[in-house]
Amino acid sequence: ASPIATVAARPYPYSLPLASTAVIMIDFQKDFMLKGGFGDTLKNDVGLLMECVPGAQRLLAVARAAKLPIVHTLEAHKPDLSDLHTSKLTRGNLPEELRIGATGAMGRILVAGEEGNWIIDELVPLPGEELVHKPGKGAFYATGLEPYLKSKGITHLLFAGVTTEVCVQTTMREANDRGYECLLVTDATASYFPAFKDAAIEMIVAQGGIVGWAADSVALEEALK
Ligand code: TIU
Repeated sequence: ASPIATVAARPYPYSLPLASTAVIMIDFQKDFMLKGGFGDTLKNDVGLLMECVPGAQRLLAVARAAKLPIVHTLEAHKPDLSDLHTSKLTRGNLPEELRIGATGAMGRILVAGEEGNWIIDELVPLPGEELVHKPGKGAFYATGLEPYLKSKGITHLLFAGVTTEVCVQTTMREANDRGYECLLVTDATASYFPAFKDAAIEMIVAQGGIVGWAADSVALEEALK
């Protein structure tokens, strides 16, 4: 492959330098994606999220073959919940047993190290890939993500994850404001609300790519061949 690849993308072709591009896999966690997990308990249709697993697997395969750094994020609080704002704990007006830190079917909800907090088998990280535990929706807030990317000289970011309009869009906006050239892999992201996924993609590419670019994993695979 050439040192710069060009992806057929919206709103116009996206050029990525292979030596300074990383992939950010956002919150592909059991508690959001599996039956019996936290998301399911809150009456979300987790099957909608599983639809993006094949695209996310293709992205991972392409990125690993191209030796791009891969970051996996986890929405995860410390066991003592010292990194949990009261606003986040009380939001939703949920009963005690459904709150962050309570014990659910897959362990303590949104707590690091619990079974439900880990990534689904299909997208599990390989040794050497970076893990980022984040207390917020965005992956830059109160994490070591930016220093990590700077240490690797990263300028371009490819995004996948769940959910599109919550943690993925927040992180992509944070990255855009920090100067990163961002592309969302559209078949590697999903929402409990399909209309919100579609709207988030439109918001990203509108106004000449106000937040960045969008392309599917097949277009990315073609570009990196
Ligand atoms: N990862 C992520 O998006 N966390 C959420 O809480 N998303 C919801 O859509 N609820």
